[in-house]
Amino acid sequence: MTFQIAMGPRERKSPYFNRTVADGVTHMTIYNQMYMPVSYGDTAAEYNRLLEGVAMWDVAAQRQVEIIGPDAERFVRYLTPRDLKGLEIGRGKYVPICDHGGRLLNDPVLLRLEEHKFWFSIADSDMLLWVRAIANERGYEVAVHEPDVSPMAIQGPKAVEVVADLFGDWVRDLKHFWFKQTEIEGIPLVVARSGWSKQGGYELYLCDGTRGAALWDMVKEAGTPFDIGPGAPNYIERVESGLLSFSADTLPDSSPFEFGLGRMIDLDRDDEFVGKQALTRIAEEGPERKLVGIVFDGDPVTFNEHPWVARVDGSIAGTVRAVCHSPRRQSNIGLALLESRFSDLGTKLEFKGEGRSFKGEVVPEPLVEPGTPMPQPGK
Ligand code: THG
Repeated sequence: MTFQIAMGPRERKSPYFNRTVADGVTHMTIYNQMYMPVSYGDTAAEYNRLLEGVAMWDVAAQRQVEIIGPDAERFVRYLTPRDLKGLEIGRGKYVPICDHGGRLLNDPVLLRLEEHKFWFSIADSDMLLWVRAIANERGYEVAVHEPDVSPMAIQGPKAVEVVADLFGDWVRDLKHFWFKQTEIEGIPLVVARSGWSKQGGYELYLCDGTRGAALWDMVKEAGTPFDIGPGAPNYIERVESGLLSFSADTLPDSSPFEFGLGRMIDLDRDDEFVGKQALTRIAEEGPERKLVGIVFDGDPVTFNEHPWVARVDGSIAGTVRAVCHSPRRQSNIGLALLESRFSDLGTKLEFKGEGRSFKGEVVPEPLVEPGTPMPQPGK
């Protein structure tokens, strides 16, 4: 590659930005108009640390959309097709958000902080605009804004030890997606058991952007006995585990049914929500496309810069959205968004990328079962 992406004031810096640079970040992406680390230059070490140790990730770019006011609960219910019954204070939930045509706009984690206060912890799309517009058009009595909140993820099997050392043994009893508001050395934050990996871990939602470096240093120090190191939302592990990456895996007119999110679309609800009619129709007709797991031949691939066109018997069947070489499956793997008629298990695919031709096959997901260990050397 012969160019670099220029930095500038349109893109925001995370409160951890200077610390990630000091720790040797080599690759950043831009997510919600903010720089977000994707690598510190050693893909294998970052993967191994996530699988067998503990890693700390600057995921401040997972911005929050805060909704406060007497209509907050009713409004949040209107925004997502997922039924929120049982969403107690202190609990989070993965909730797709769709437009009136049933198109997936984002796939945030929703946190209920108080009776009348919620956060959508968003993926990479402008939800603040959408949420505010719907609130005002519909006359809900709520205030909508982006608070000064910046998550850091601590992921991997040893994450629990690091977080327990910092906050106490109560964190061991937190259930998946539950959280607690607390503080450490005067830094306000939310400690949640969540994160974008299947290796277990926590997210610390820093609630004071001036204290990013202080929090980073504390986590690093508490993690030293466990060999903590910097990392980032892990591309290989997420393809293996089948975690959805909004706008990498999805198309602008994709419905949630294309990604197996149908179990989060509660069409039987009595109350109205955005996209109900369209989603009901799509559920009846079946989705146009499906995201499937694939394995394919050839020497190990690294990643794809753009989607690769996939063919079945010469006909265009869709696109391969993400590829990598899986250390645990010891094969090239990927996720492909295929027309439903080409998405059956066992379907044979051909595609080109990196100047090479590949032959692949649709296989069951997840590509690697959670809990699968790393292959031991020599085996
Ligand atoms: N944490 C926080 N915010 C986020 C993410 C996160 N915002 C952006 C992005 N990630 C949102 N997307 C996801 C996708 C998947 C999951 C979480 C956020 C996830 N999924 C589990 C799974 O697929 O197995 C569980 C889903 C369920 O059954 O409810 O965890 O990571 N703060």
